[in-house]
Amino acid sequence: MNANHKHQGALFDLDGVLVDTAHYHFLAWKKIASKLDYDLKREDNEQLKGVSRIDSLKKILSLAGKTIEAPLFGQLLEQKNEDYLNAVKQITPADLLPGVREALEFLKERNIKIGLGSASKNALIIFDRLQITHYFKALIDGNSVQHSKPHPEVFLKGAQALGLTPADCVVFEDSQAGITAAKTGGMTAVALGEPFLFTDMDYCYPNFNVLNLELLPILF
Ligand code: B16
Ligand code: MG
Repeated sequence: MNANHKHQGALFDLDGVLVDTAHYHFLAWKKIASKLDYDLKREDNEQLKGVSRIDSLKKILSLAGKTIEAPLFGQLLEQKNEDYLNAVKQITPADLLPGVREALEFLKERNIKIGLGSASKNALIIFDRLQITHYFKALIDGNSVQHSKPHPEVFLKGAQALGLTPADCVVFEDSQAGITAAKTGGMTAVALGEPFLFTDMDYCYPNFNVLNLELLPILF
């Protein structure tokens, strides 16, 4: 574990870490799944967290036991994104998850470089809604990478864009795919959520409120 030194960078996942968009992704995917005669459940949604749009649809098709032709695959991806974008129009700065703004302020005051490492191709739209772009020196999202988490590309590019080594960076993640990506990339990995959902993380906290007090002063 490389957590016993002071880090110079923080890389944040978006969905489930800065804001709870997982709920909107779920509702949009549930509608698509119903067209495939499959009732998508909350438990299924855990497997879609941190997973790219294309891989999410592949996963739903396998859950539904269906195969479809390329044109319909493309149409379903478009439909899902249209529904998702309609839903996230209602996001405001008040939707930042508890303690996130305080964490960003803590890091800013200490001149820690802050970056985004998200699988979402809609990350910048969500950032606009949340009005947090000014905190971030690097924005790496689903448009900037070839490989999905658990591949470490998104975080390696994030560290590089901040001008830091992976070992100098802490990753904040809510998905196992993201924790694996961070550890494979050589970063310190902090999981947000229940400990039983994760393996291999360096730390696990339920939310930023506790983490801000206990962990941030140790890591930065
Ligand atoms: P989009 P993250 C991920 O974001 C979500 O967790 C995942 O559910 C979603 O399918 C993926 O982004 C792609 O999102 O359809 O907006 O491109 O957790 O890596 O910030
Ligand atoms: Mg996430």
